[in-house]
Amino acid sequence: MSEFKPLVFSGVQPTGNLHLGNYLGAIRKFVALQESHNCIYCVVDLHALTAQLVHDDLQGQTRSITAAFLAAGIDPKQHIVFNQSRVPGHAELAWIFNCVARIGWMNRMTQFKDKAGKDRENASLGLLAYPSLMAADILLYRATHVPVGDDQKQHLELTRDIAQKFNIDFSKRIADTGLGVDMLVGEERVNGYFPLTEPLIEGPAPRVMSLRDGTKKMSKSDVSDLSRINLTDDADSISKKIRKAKTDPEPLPGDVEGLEGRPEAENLVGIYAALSDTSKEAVIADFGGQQFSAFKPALTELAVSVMSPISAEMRRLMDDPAYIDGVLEDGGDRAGAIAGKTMNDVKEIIGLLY
Ligand code: AQP
Repeated sequence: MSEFKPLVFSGVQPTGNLHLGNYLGAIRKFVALQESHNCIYCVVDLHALTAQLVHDDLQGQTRSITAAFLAAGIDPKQHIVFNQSRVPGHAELAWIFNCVARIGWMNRMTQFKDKAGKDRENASLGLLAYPSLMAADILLYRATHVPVGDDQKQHLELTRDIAQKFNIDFSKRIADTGLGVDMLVGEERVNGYFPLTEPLIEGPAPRVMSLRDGTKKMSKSDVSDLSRINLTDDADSISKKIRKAKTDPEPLPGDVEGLEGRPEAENLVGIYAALSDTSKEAVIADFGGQQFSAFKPALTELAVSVMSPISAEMRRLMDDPAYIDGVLEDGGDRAGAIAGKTMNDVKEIIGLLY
């Protein structure tokens, strides 16, 4: 019996400077997964239009995210790196998924509620349909695994709902065309065209929090630059931001359970663990009982040692936009070939002439 071939897909929006949350929640995992999987990494420029239509330098931002991927260690020859708008299948499949998904599903998305705020009627239709485009990004390649931060968990669940509804609504056509793949859903073997994609969220820092408020996600759009460490920050800025990071007056606890109810302490310990590829337990074993005045300099040294080579390489790559454009063009061609096949299958299943 056939199964879907393991394939990793993920994307990052070109909406501003990447920060430590994007790096630890997503890009660092992208790099690690290259060893074990075929991977497709995408700069999702169409998503960047959903919250804000007009951007000063979308092309530059797209190149900058690509540079970050490459600088962090993604290999664009072994794997695929491209920008979403180059492959028309993303928007085309999203339209089909707009007709599969229900408005109620979209209205329940917390990211939509957060980003639309109080004035929901005035949000773009694209912002509401964002998860449908995200499902199309993933399922256009029939990807089985998606490394993301914890904030994207709900969108991944919705991607599975869309895949499942498509597989059920078109089950007869999928069987008739022979385009389906047998897969295990719970205990049951079923045949479907789209896989039920698994999120890869685990790790010690699945949601990196703001350095100014341990209950808020570290985010590109936070007005305070002190709330985040940008991938492009130099050693002095990293040191200043960690020094000024909010903490409580207690020393670090003697065990991980002691971090409960101490969001800022938990965040800094999680960041240390993720940057050093260990666990919160291991960090507490080393630093438990110590004051933040001792822990923060160690965290700074670690953060600088991990981030500085990446930002230096990013700067070098940004001086060669032709190289970056070449990577995106080559990746777009290879992604387009896979996407074209999926779109033909989808049209065959739905009954569209192509
Ligand atoms: N704070 C975070 N902790 C862990 N992972 C995070 N990600 C984002 N913030 C954190 C993960 O980064 C990947 C790319 O995210 P995106 O391009 O979709 O941007 P975003 O989630 O919209 O990022 P921001 O910073 O939160 O932007 P704004 O402020 O515009 O909303 C995703 O895998 C995401 O989970």
